[in-house]
Amino acid sequence: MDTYELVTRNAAEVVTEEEVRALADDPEGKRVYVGYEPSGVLHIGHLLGANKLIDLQEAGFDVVVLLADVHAYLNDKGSFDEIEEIAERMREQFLAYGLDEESTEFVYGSSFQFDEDYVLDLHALELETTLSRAERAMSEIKSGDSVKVSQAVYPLMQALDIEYLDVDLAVGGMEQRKVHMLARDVLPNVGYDAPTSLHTPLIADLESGEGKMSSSSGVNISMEDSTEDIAEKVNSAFCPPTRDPEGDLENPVLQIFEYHVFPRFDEVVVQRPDEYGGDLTYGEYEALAADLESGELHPADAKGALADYLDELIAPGRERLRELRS
Ligand code: IYR
Repeated sequence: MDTYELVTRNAAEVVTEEEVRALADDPEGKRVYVGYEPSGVLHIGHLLGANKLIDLQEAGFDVVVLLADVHAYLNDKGSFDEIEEIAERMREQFLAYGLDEESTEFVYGSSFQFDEDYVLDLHALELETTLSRAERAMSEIKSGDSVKVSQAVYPLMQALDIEYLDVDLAVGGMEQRKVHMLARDVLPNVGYDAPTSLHTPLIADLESGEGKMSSSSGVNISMEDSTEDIAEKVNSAFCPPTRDPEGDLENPVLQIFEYHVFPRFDEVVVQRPDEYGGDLTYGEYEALAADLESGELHPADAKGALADYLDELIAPGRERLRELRS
């Protein structure tokens, strides 16, 4: 796989392709970053971002993970002290999941976001941005029903982070894209370059195949799940053998194979008793999806294999969490 392919595999969108190609041509010394509001336990959405970071490390980029403590505070996620404590746990889980310790830098937002230069630049951005634009940028990120002033400041700080962390590429889920588009528009107005970004897809709700899997509603898979929890959740997941003809439902089982399992394992073995045809081995996602669609692979067998692989991916983080709590 060439570097551009590795950098962009499983991405929903890159802005712009030309800019990302230029970075992929010469990754040496280039920095990419992703930011997360600290959360005590990683879930499958965080892990999707982590898979992309692992791809980028393999491609030769340096990775910065922003533990966005101030952002979490602005988005009403708890007291500042509580947020600090869970940020540390988040770092440990990312490392256990497989981020390379040598080329990953973890940075707390609070370590630079109170500096005078940062705050002055923030005020300059506030003058350049309408409230309605900031509100729109936050539509898929904000907590609660009403919009607080803090949540209008949030996307402007996220834009500035790109500059202050001196990164060449901002990575995030598709729910971050409006913030990155705002950053592209407004940073040049205060003398900075328009940033380049890469967005990872959203995984559909596990039980319905609709919309987006969420940590606040519906079923999610997290680092805290036991082997049995994972088996149970995957077993009851929506997994139609053929794609929805209308095209507005996703198959979350296939999505997790595509975005989580195949990037991390060279091949996937679906175990079946001999009387049902014996084991199936897949070197790539497309072959597994085609077998599910043709009926060669039964959804129950696909789910059994998915639960085993997910469990293997989650086990080191689960163990680390247990150690931290004891
Ligand atoms: N908006 C992110 C958190 C975040 C991301 C970046 I990239 C920042 O520079 C700051 C905050 C979230 O929804 O978790």
